[in-house]
Formats: sequence, structure tokens, C-alpha cells
Amino acid sequence: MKTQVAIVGGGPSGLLLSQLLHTRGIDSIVLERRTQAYVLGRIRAGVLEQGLVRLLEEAGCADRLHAEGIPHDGTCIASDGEIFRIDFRALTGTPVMVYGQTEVTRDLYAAREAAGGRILYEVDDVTILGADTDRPEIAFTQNGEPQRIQCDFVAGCDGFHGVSRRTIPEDVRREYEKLYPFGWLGILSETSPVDHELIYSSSERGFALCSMRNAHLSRYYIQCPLTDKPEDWSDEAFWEELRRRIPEEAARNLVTGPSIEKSIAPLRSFVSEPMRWGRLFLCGDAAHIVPPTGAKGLNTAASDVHYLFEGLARYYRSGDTEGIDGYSEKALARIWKAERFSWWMTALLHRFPGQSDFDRRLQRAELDFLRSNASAQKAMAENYVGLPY
Ligand code: FAS
Ligand code: PHB
Repeated sequence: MKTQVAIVGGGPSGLLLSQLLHTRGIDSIVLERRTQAYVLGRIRAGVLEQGLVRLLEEAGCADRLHAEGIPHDGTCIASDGEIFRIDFRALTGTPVMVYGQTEVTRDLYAAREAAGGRILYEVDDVTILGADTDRPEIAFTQNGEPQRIQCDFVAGCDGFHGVSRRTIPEDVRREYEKLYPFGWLGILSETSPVDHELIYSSSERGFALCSMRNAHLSRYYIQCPLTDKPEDWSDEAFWEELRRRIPEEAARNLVTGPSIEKSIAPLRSFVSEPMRWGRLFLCGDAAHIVPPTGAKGLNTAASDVHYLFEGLARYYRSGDTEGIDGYSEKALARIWKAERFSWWMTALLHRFPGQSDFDRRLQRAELDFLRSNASAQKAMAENYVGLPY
């Protein structure tokens, strides 16, 4: 098989890149290890920056997003029962869009299929060959049959556990990592959300987040020890603990119901540099991970895709390599700002095991400064709605 851009990974990064390339007549093949149903079954991000909304509009995939997505003009932060609001619209002129990653991925799959896009599912043994030559190839098996794809470029969009990052030689790669001593236990329930906006809550018992997917589907998280497993938590135990970590008024309004998804995500900050090696380009979780506190994971994947798409489109339009040559540096500049913001929000709102009284007082002073200072709120709002691409 031949294509211009071989894309490893059929999650949001790979699908969005494939669809954007298609709008400029650039051919791609997406290789996905799992089935489409499996990919759509993963419950992940819930908040989209306007940059991602605009990319989905450019890709011709934003109709359902605009029909069903919920614009949020702000978010609430609660600390030990006190609650205050960060007004994105007043501070930045920009809202965020609440629309689940699952729905973004569903829309992208539908668009690729409508355009006759080539997506190969349940592929195994993906190996990227000759990335440092002018003729890279992808070797893989499907239904036990060995196959090859000749291409001009490879986009590694295969997430944190994929093969792309590891294709870059260890002596070329520089990796930066910070692990957090807790995880997020998340549940999805067919209940009405506790409020019309998100509530990030910092309590003596630990962090909690009240989020949503729509008016009838709520998403909640509580900080939990890394040793916990989802099966350790009954729905009743989850609801009881959530109530104890959010402000009284929210706890009173909480509508509970059976969980339809329950999972624990470990929290990690991670960046692998560079994001390019020869004709291989890394996008999204293949190159970087943030703790979900700042809702930046999917949104930094989107800005990677934007930079790579513009660079490839420029190359195929005029042979000019400036965009692809500058890709890694440009993407990393924005990624590190998202890493900083996600680390800052995580440090601000979580209880760290063994935290000293001094550190706890620092946290409360930081929250008090955010609550009472317009410049602090503007800085938080600008990062949360998304820094410019
Ligand atoms: P993805 O991991 O989504 O997609 C990679 C794709 O590549 C997958 O479909 C995988 O099956 C495929 N793949 C892997 N190896 C392959 C191989 N060898 N060959 C072929 N295909 C291969 N972000 C937020 O903003 N908010 C959140 O609340 C949030 N929660 C999260 C919870 C969890 C458990 C995880 C893991 C992530 C969460 N994220 C969250 C971050 C998440 O949304 C990612 O940023 C987003 O999925 C990034 O998309 P991709 O880069 O496409 O990577
Ligand atoms: C979610 O709804 O899944 C969500 C929202 C905001 C975050 C993290 C997760 O910061």
C-alpha cells in the first residue's frame, strides 16, 4: 500500500490529522490497534478549547458539537466549603465547550468514513521503518497477514503506550516526567449535573471534580490512592465520599444514580523531546501527558495536530519545509505551558500524602490569592480557555 502520510493511532489526534489533511487533498492511512467500538468506549476528556472547536469546524466535523455541546462561560472553585467563580467570558472574552472526547472521536470517525478515508483496525506488530530516510515504511500485520505501507511521512498518534515514541533512538530522546502520588476515580452517571458549570473542589479529604457531558449525563471524579481499584468503590461509597468533598449546597443538589462507567486514571506529567525524528512526527499523548486537572490533554493534542497539519500542507503545496522543520520547537513551546498550568492546578487542589503544615498553608494562601486577585484569575482563565496556537 502507498500513501502520503501514514498515521499510527486512530484516537482523536490521528483522526483529526487525517481529516484535516483530506481537506487539502493529502492522502493518509490511519492504523488503529483496536476496534472502533473499543476506542469509542474509552471515557476521557470533557472540555474543549476554542482552538479545538475551530479545528473541528475546519475539518467539517463541528455540526453536532455546535448542536449538542454546552458553552461554559466560567468554572467554580471550592476550597474547604467556600466557593468562587472564574469568569472566562469576562476575563478573556472566550468560553470553553463541554463536549465529550468520545463524541469528538465519533464525529471524526463518521467524517473519515463519509470521505472514504482508509482506517485499518485491529492492526498488530506496527513497526516504523526508515523514519530517518526519505522513504519511510510501516510494517504491520492484520488478520495475521504481514503488510507494508510506503509513505512520505509518519505521524505517531498512538498515545502514551504506542510504538512511535520508542522508534526515536534513546540517545536522541530526552524524557521529562513527574508522577503524582494519587489517581482520579471517575464515574459516569445518567443523572442531571449538580450545577450548570464545573466545580473543582479542594477539601481536607482530597480533591473532587463535578463535571458533565450534557444535561442528563454527569461526570464526577474524586482523588484516590494509587492502590485503589474501581471495584473497591461501590456507587454508594463514591457518592458518599463525593458529598463530603464538595460545598454543602452542591451536596444538597447532587442527584445520584448507578454508574455506567467507573475507572481510575493515574496522574502523570510527561514530555518527550524532540517530537520529530527524520520523517516521523509525534502528536498528542505519544509525546506528552498532563494530569487531567487543567483539561489540557486533548487540547494540547489538538494544537500539535494544527502545527503538523499546517507544516505538511505547506510542504505539499510548495515543497517548503519550514513548517515541518519548525514543528517540534513550536509544539513543545505550547506543550510546556500546558504542563506548567496542569501541574499548578494539580498542586493547588489536591491533598498530597505527607504534606507538611507549611505546604498546606501555602496551598490555602494560593487559593486565597486566586479567589481575591483579578490578575491571578485572569492568568488562570487565559490558561484554562487555551493559550494562542
Ligand atoms: P489516544 O491515547 O487517545 O489515542 C491513541 C490511539 O492509538 C488509541 O486508539 C490506541 O488504541 C492506538 N494505538 C496505541 N498503540 C498503537 C499501535 N502500536 N498501533 C496502532 N494503534 C495504536 N484529557 C483531558 O483533557 N481531560 C480528561 O479528563 C482526561 N482523562 C483521561 C483519562 C485517561 C484514562 C487517559 C488515558 C487520558 C485522559 N485524558 C484526559 C487525556 C486524553 O484525553 C488524551 O489527551 C487524548 O486521548 C489524546 O489523544 P491521542 O493523542 O489521540 O491519544
Ligand atoms: C471531564 O469532564 O472529564 C473533565 C473536565 C475537566 C477536567 C478534567 C476532566 O479538568
